[in-house]
Amino acid sequence: MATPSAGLESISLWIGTIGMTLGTLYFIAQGWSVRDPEQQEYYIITIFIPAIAAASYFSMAMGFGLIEVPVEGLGTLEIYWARYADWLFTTPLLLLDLALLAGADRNTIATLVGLDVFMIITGVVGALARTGQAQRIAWWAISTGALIVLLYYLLGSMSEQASRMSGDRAALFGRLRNLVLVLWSFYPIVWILGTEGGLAIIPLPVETAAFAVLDISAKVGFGIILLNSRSALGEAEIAEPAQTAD
Ligand SMILES: *C/C=C(C)/C=C/C=C(C)/C=C/C1=C(C)CCCC1(C)C
Repeated sequence: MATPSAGLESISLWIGTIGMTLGTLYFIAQGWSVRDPEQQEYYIITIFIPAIAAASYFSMAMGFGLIEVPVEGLGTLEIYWARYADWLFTTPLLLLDLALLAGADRNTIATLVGLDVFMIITGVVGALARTGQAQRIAWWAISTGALIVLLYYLLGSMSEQASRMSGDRAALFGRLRNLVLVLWSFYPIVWILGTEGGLAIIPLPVETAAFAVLDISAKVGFGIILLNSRSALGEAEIAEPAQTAD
């Protein structure tokens, strides 16, 4: 059985486990006294994000989430498959937080979540493909295509819907959207330059550390910004300037 190598790789996985656990506990403590159902919704979603990641990091630190994949022409690659199990659930939850903030309609949410799930699944197929490097890179390209369309939707129709919200809320959406835009763009780069791409420009321990930093920022960092803006979370009313219909 494969186990994480001692040193940076193992340390990164434990930092991931501890960081996600602390994030989960912090969000639970912060949300404990929240009574407004609309605010509670954000807490429920945002607590599950680092909680799922903590379990995934723990499994990887224990060597459970790691397998050896023999790839034609590349030898045996060590692949942390547990990441994808985590991302499959946590990335749609992150998008759901953004969608709630933006007051996005169902079709926009369905499109985003669909693209996101497609991106993670084609990513894991690429990571586990044994038939050679060309196929792995082809799956990477498909997955990255889905990410580009997803980010385009975040910048386009979702931002447009968010702009109809109150100033506070639209501003919070803007900050979180930009955070997602920047952080999520690094994932395909780390993947293709790391073990998964077969290029091995970034050695596995460095890749593991990079993903830990990205994951903690994209989940715990995202959650801290979101949940510390409580004033922006409660008001669902759409700020319609100069319209007092009822
Ligand atoms: C908390 C975890 C987050 C925010 C994970 C985000 C992951 C991605 C945006 C991954 C994207 C990928 C590609 C676009 C191509 C290669 C395979 C992936 C899955 C690494």
